[in-house]
Amino acid sequence: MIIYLNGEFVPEEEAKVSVFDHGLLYGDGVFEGIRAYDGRVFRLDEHIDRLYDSAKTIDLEVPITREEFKEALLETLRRNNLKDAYIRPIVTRGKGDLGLDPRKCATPTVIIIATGWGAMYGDLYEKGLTAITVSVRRNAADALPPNVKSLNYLNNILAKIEANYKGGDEAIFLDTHGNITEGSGDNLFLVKNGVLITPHTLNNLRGVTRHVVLEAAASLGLTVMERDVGYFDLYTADEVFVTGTAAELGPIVTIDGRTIGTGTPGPVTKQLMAGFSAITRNEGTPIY
Ligand code: AKG
Repeated sequence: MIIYLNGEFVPEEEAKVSVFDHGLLYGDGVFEGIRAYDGRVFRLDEHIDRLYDSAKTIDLEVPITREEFKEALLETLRRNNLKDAYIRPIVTRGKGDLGLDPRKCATPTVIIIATGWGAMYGDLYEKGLTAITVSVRRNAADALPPNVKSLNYLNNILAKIEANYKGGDEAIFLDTHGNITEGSGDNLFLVKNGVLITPHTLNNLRGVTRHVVLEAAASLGLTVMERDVGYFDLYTADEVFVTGTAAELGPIVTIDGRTIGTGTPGPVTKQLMAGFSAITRNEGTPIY
């Protein structure tokens, strides 16, 4: 595997960063998850814009321009002969010392990893996932905004650990006010009486796939509501599904032991899965 590291393309074994990099010491940095389908990178501009917005929020200046970043990403795919891929751009604060002060870090570290990675949930796209609402709360928007896709994913990992112990394929977070927010690595949608409902993005990530699903819903003529969602809405929904670059569209059929709808992926979810799949195959930035 060839990795982009600070302007160079190096074999995986040589792609090394300092143990004093604040990305490692403090989770001080940002990242993206991007997919390429059939030789085209899906929503590249949206992902790169979100990466730079995450960086801006944590006062981290990405040392290359957006255009240079996009070209480096495409070249990483070319060097690895990839057409279908999962791409992980990372920007860390860079090498500093053992104090957390970011002013000690002279140059941010830029990494791009690209690898072949198929459907994250395997056969669960047909069977449906089991989800667990977890006791750990989503980071508060006035502490570490979930809109920042930061390298500090401990909040998400704690949720995943809890779901793992409780037998869930995915965790569902509440915020500190009791509103449902998102999954451990994906956004959440509900369908009730034909209306598509999803939480506002103050307490969760502005997902690129979330946005695509909203577009697909509009083209299908579905009514969409962005509003607060509680346990009641979740348990009594006709359909629930998660969306994410890695997860794509994952139907949820059980939450905390309650069967959602008929206990199988519902018709609106299936329509949106097909719509999403068609969109991913019809657009994107050409790699070659
Ligand atoms: C993605 O969906 O690409 C993400 O970055 C979410 C986190 C993950 O599943 O790794």
